[in-house]
Amino acid sequence: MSEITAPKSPVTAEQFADEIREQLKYAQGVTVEQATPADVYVAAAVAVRHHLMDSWMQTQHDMVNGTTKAVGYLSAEFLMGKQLRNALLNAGLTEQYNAAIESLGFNLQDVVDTEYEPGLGNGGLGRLAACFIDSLASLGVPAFGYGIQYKYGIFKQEFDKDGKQVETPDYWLANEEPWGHIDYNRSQKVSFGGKVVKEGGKKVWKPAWSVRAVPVDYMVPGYASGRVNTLRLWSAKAEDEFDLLTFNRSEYLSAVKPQVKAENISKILYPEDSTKEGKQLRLEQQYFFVSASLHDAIRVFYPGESKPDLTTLPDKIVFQLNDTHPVIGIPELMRILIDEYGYDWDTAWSITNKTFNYTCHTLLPEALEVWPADLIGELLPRHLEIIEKINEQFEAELKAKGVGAVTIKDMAIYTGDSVRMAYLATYGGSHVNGVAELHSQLLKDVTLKNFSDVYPDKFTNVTNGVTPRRFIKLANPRLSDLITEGLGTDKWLSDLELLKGLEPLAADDEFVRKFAAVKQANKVDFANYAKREYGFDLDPDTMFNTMVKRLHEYKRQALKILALIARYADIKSGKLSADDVMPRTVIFGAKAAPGYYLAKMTIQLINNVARVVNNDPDVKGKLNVYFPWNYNVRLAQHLIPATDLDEQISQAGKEASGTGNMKFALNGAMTVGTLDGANVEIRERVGAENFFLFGMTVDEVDKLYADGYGPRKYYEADPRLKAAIDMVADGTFSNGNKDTYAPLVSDWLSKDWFMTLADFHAYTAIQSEIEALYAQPLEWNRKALINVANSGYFSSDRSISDYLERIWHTGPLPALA
Ligand code: GPU
Repeated sequence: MSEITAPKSPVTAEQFADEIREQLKYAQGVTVEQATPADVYVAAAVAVRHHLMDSWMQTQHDMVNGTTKAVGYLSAEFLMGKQLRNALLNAGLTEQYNAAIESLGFNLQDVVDTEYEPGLGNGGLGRLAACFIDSLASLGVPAFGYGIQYKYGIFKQEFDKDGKQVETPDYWLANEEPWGHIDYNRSQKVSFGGKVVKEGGKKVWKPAWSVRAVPVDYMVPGYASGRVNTLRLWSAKAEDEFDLLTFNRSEYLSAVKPQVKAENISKILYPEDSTKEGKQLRLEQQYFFVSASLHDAIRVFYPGESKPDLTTLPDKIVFQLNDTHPVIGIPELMRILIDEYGYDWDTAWSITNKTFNYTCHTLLPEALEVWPADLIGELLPRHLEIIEKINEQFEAELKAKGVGAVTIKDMAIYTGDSVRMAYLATYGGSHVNGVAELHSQLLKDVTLKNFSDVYPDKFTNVTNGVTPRRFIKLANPRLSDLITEGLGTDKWLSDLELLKGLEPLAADDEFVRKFAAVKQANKVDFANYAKREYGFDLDPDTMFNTMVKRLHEYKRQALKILALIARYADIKSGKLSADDVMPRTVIFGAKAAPGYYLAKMTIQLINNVARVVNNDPDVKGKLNVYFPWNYNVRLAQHLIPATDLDEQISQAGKEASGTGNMKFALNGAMTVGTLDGANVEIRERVGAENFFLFGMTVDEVDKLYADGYGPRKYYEADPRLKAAIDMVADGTFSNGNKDTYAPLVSDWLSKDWFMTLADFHAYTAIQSEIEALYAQPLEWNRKALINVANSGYFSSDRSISDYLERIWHTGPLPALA
């Protein structure tokens, strides 16, 4: 018998059905007979929220009145995914919901399907934030997620008839949104612009305009913890609508302009991932949510106090800066402490320094935000002064430590014309962490080397993780049941290292066959899903080979597509006899930033390779390529459990961590990957013999750059590579038009910054190893199972435990009575 520990609310299915009926009638004004699945979804969501309310209040009470320090996770992105199933799971209401919905005469899936996914993030960074707040609540740690409720999330991706990406707005708030509670009574005023004047020997900021930050609260229920935290997303509203009344009629329209400008702040998520442009609106967004959040924390932790003792702030809450986006919080807290509460500089600095920590998520120089000083000066003049002063103090400190003048200049936070946010964060907070061991090492050795030399103790690592509730239990119920069967308990859902207990079962052929059957059933499900949603015809009897992530040159979708073209050419030319070909279905998912030219061209190429390959009778049944558009959390939850082989093929030293790699390993896919990001740790844990490693290492990459990299050499030396690139150039994938991909081809041959061509040979060479193993299903699945068994470390619960121990120095609230 399996030991089931999953929480179950005492509410019965009948009660739950009654609550839905009541909500439909008294709030939504429809009878059960009139209700659509979308109505029932809203009513069910409200009912779940009601069931979480007591725990939510209790958690807040215990947080504010107890002595456990809380965590404030400041993030410009929270990529939450759909909420209903997750909330039901964590609240222990899944069975009651299922029974209630059926008793009301509705189909479970129809209701769930009406939920619209909020896309308030670009990719890995935003999804990590969502996993982290799930884990914080599940571990019982009091926490706030603080961010922005964008009116438009990440764009919806479509493909036009030429296979080009087309972006359309994601107006998610046009749908009823039952999860967020808008709390107009707890808003904050956030000001911008103007100037700083001296009044009575004190600096006083006289802003030019203000907006009202209104919190929208989302409950974040923990799994099996009885705790419910808060995700507080700020929405911008005009500050003072009544001012309009003082204008006469002729000025009315121009008087409305500031209100419109105010509400623009939270209107749209910037769709760039890992490349940041210094746009004024973006800085407005950053300051807007950070200023509101800091004031909110003071309100929450010092209720009703007009003269709070803010020297205790670092004992009440610790803020984590999720990348550089919220780093303006450092000068903002200084300003609040000095200007609003009258603290002296040194006291304010000591509080600020203890309160903030910074997570860096990149190794790409262009992803480290640098703001033009005049932009900051115009928008936040007082902050620019504070930043200058921080920089002076910093330089003096470096000098006192004996750091040389040249290095001091290199390390400047404020250069005179720009402000380097990563440096400000590193100096201004207590700890800096990277998101995988290799990444943290490279931060110390390269990106932030000077800082690590002077402040070695600040630097630490916390390897990323993913929540097993959403990415195993909800996404892959079959595998979840098998794991519970294998382990004899479902405790793994809150202690993922228990998966280790599956390892002996890898020697049990019968269990491995069950594991293989789970994968096969998931593939059939995905094929049906892809048919329904996209009209694709996937053959579940072929290998499902997936590459899903943002489209970026460093991630090297180009490597995958070139290898695929080479294989296509081999089959077509007869070099590879049809009998020798392991049939594959290659699945891509990726959005490109709208202004990222080469990335968008790569999307177009993939779509056209898919068109040509899928329509060529010569390769029928051997090779198929699909590119489901609009990759999002929902698609990830369907596709990951159905994948046999996952691609993690970034150039070594470029992917900070990756989190998709963890989701795939936990769902029983094998990985083909480079020694980059968290791949290194995955391979270490699952065993080198259970991971398809290829490609250059970081050192080899560095050496090649140093020696002078010329991609053409590789093109000339490898006939298969040459043929593949020539086919892109000669119009094979553009109806004969040789210009279509010319910029891409020219980049490959003359620049190829991420060394796709240099790794091509190694990447194609490992394919035969992959196929030899896939030809032995039992052995393949044995290895895939070993991947699952050894990936428990990649739970975001473990990441959060590491943050608690290494950075936040806090823990769970006292156990509930
Ligand atoms: N990442 Br910087 C993003 O998703 N967006 C960004 O703007 C930056 C980083 C990703 C990293 O590319 C990925 O390697 C990592 O796993 C993820 O953040 C979470 O740490």
